[in-house]
Amino acid sequence: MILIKLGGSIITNKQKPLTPNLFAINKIVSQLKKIKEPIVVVHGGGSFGHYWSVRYNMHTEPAKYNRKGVSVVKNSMVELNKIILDSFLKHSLNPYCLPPTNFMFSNKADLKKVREIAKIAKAGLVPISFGDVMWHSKNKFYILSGDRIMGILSKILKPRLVIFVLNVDGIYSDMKTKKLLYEIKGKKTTISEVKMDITGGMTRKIKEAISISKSGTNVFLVNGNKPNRIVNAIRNGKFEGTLFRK
Ligand code: IP8
Repeated sequence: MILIKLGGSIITNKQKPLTPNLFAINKIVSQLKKIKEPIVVVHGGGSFGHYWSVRYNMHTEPAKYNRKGVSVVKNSMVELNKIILDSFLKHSLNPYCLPPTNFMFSNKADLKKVREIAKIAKAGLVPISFGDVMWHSKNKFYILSGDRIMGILSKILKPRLVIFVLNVDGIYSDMKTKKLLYEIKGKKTTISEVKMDITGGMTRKIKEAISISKSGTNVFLVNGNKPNRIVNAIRNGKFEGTLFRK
């Protein structure tokens, strides 16, 4: 099984609130059609969920956030999810909508439910989850990022390969020369060693990628504007991007 995260930066236009990048979505999904293994997909919030969570000052820390804010963020993610689901359906990829409330209780994964996700994928559907605003407890809510979901699902489902689809080629060792780091290897890798010139969003992704690769799965960061690279990695083991080797 292959676990794929479609980053918010590639599936939406981050400069324009509430704008999907339909061109990129359809291009990626039409390539995913070539994959003959079960896949599980998670997508991010981009200019939908992130836009509203910033407006309502909501974070990953559980807190008593503005109630309307909770509804608005949630609605925007359902809206973006519907756009992704429609694209998968249009390309005959049988999406199966899977909000994280289906397999998370508070901030803990429900093991039994997570294990069922693999069975849904093997049955010929594509489970599609997403970063979301979640009920915590005691009137508190929190933002659960898609990257965190990737970590949770990887550790339980042990996919053959984990892929993060971005709108850049991978991790650059130097932003000026755009020199790409092709491989980051070894159990001792720490975030400070690979951080370099990257943004906060990327830092979280790298943290998750290191932790997933340390738990025994190769993690590949790839440019979604060149989605044939996703297929090449899965089918031929040709990694044109950044590979975190297990
Ligand atoms: O884009 C964020 O998910 P991410 C989800 O994977 C929300 O960080 C609701 C902002």
